[in-house]
Amino acid sequence: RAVVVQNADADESYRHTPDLRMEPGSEERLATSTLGAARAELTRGFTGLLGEEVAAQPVRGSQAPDGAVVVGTPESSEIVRAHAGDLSGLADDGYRIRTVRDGGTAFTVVAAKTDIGALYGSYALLRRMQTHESINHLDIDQSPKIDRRHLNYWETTRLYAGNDADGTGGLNGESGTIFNFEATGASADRNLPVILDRYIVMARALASVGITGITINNVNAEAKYLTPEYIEQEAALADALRPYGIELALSIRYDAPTDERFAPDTLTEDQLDPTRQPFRDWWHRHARQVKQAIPDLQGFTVKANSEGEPGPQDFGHDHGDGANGIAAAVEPLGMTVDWRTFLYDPDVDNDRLKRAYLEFNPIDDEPQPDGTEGRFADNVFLQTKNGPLDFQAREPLNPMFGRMDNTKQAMELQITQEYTGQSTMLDYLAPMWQEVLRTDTHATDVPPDKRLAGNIVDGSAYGGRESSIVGVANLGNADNLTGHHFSQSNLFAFGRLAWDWEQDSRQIAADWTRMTWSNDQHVVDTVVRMMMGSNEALVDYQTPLGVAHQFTEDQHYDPNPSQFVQKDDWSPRYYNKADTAGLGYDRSPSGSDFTSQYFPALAQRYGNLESTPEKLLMWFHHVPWDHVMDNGKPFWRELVHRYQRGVQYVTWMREAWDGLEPHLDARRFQEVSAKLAEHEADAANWRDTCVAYWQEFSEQPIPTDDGLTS
Ligand code: GCW
Repeated sequence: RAVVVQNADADESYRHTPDLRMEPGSEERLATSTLGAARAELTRGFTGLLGEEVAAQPVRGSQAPDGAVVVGTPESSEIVRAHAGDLSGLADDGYRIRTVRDGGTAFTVVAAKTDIGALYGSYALLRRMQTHESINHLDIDQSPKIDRRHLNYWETTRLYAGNDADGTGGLNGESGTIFNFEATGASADRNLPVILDRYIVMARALASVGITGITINNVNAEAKYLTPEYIEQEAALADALRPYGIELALSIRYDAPTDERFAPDTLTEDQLDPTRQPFRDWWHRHARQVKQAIPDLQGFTVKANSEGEPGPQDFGHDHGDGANGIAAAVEPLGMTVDWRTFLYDPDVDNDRLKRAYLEFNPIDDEPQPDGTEGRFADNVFLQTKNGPLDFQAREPLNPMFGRMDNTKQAMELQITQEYTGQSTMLDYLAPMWQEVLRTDTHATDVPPDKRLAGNIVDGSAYGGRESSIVGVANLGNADNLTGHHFSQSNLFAFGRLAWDWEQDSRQIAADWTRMTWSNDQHVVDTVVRMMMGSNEALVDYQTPLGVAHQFTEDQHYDPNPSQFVQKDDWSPRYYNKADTAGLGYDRSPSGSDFTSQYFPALAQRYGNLESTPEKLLMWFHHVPWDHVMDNGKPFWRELVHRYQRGVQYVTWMREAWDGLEPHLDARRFQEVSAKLAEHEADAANWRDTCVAYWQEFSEQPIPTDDGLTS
């Protein structure tokens, strides 16, 4: 009946940039503290969910009104102090939600050690109500498994706009870039430091699933983000997001010290030696400048010697020295370096997948003067994509996981659907992420019950090491932040799995469906079913049985299996290796021998055609057209069947969605309907294009018993 947040405005640490202001006519308000944000969420949320005004009530002392929801920490709230019990078992940003009976009154306490934990608990309570779970007799303790749950935002990547011809949407599909730094024309007066409604909407959405930070610029980084003009804008953004527990980080260019924008404070190329003081001092000076404006700046994200970005190797040093040079510069400022491991070089390796392990593993193993192993500094996280290639809808686990036991390692997942249908196809990615996180690494030097990829990522494999997970985010300026309504489920699911990777992706889909569409059981069942099969269907009609990366080189949406481009490994043909003998990439010991980068049990399983799981068959083997599959069918027939099965699923999704029309609001129903129609046509195009091309090599008729006609 009332929301009680004692001392909500007592926190001084949120003092904003003096002129921080919302855009004119804004519907959102700037929160001035985290507990203030919690109070606002709860009053707004309860009022909306219950259809009657629920107000915040000031209360002194330790007596809560009957029926109240009390939020806070032992420091902020006497009621919490008196009734929440001992919170020492919770993580700093964990929370407790407990029903308290005290004499004749009953109330709910949302308690945490920190304000941000209290905000997370408030969202969790709202979620329970919104998904129609019971809120009686609550006794819930929640702590995140992974410490840092971070997003990378690739603001300038135009490439994957799908059908967005003008190229402004980039990875955000049609929804455009989210942060205005230098908008022109009609939006010119809406550049930062002006705070747009959508930043607050975003912050609330991210905090509601426990995201702790964002690297706001593309990893292909431009130096301008370190200039005074930009820093001022970034500081305003940081101020606005701070109450929601979202810290900023920046992507940096390794050779920024030579950029003339910083003149006269520039270095010459021969001063880019990361082991020496000029380089370190430069980075320290410039990090300190940002840090003065953004005291909680988390750190720098670095893409070095990858896809043409500059890095230490250009100047005769390795990744260990490069990462450590910047890490040493920012360590006194309490900052971290997220150093990406996305490297490949087919000119050096017979298989581009091998490079990361070859570069990083020796540094991780290197004996140190103090008798320990591993050269990477303590404030370095190596940031590694889940798979060894590049965010395909199905990849085996990257062999780096479990192999870097002396170095902190973050897993990078792609939330934005670069290779998974962009903003056109409905693809719920959580089942794939779950498959990744639950993969057994068979690592031999960690406890046997702690060797799943999730244990490596959450640090439990190493006795609780600091941990981090990163999602390449799909934020845009659409009302729903993501363009396709269903893409929002991926942002939601990323946050939920980052909090607890053992949660079931189906449960997460059900929560999202109830919160987004309806609590009607028929709607929930249908939508969850659509979502749960959607990624497997996409794998089927795009890249079944482990054949990877068949996308048109410069847009990553359409199929192009016959394409051959200048750079060998950017060609679909590099991956499919189609010939009259069969299809797929031999990475076994008889081929590239990539499989030997795995721990022995996996190396053996993947190295052998018969023991390789069928879903990964062509990742590891050149599969003969007449290879007999588990179900007794020849490979060629099964392959064609998979393509057809994938398209059929999309047809089913479109029909199932149509059947939901009476239960959904007209606008969003229509919008998804239109996407599904396009999705179905594009899926059929994938099937037809790929099957026709494979047929040139299999030289076998296309089986017609699956409904394929030509
Ligand atoms: O997936 C590929 C993309 C590049 C991207 C790169 C990376 C930002 O095609 O656009 O660069 O990965 O992860 O660095």
